[in-house]
Amino acid sequence: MSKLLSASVMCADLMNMENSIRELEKAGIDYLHVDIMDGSFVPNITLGFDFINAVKKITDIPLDVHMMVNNPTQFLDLMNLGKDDYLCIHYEGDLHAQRTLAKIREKGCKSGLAINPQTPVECFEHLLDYMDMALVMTVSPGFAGQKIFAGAGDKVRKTRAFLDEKGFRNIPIEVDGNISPENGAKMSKCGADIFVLGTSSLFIKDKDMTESANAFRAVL
Ligand code: S6P
Ligand code: MG
Repeated sequence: MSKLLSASVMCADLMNMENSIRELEKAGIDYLHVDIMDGSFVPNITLGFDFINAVKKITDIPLDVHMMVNNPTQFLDLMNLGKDDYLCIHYEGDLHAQRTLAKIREKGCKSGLAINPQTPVECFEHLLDYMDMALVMTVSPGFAGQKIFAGAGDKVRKTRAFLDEKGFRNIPIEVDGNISPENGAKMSKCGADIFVLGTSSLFIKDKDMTESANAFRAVL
């Protein structure tokens, strides 16, 4: 599977979002990772649905929406997403994840299921037929600038083995949280395919995003 970069736009300069998106286009970034929070599933609130719809109007980079919310079904109709966009929900935030994942596909986009550090990889088991991506959180979600959890590499390795054993080699694994070039290289060896790049690798003051993206690609 090819290795892909997803830029976490909550880490961009919020007062200069359009410029940042143009820089990300120049850098050849594969996805824009948009974090949606509800102040309940995680103790923070960042970007919202109107932001998503506004971004869709100004760029062709596909979105990778990460919903850190309880009961995500209530929000699905608020987003105008296309066939190349991912819409990812959390296992822990939805008692009816199977139905929601199916609805995401019916909506015409790709479905993703995310799990927190303490959630075992086996929880993917009965949902694999409804998933286009597995998001393995490498930090406890809610904030940028945190430290990767001990055992993240083992968990990614275990997830890859689990998906392969169940016959789902085609489901990519995304990693999110403290993905520095060093951690990215480790996660890549463990089987990660999509890398969420935030303050640890791409959004660094006075550093050119194209250079940072190329430096990251070089270690994968
Ligand atoms: C928050 C969110 C993440 C962060 C990203 C930031 O948990 O889901 O997507 O925006 O992890 O990157 P970094 O390098 O600051 O951890
Ligand atoms: Mg995220």
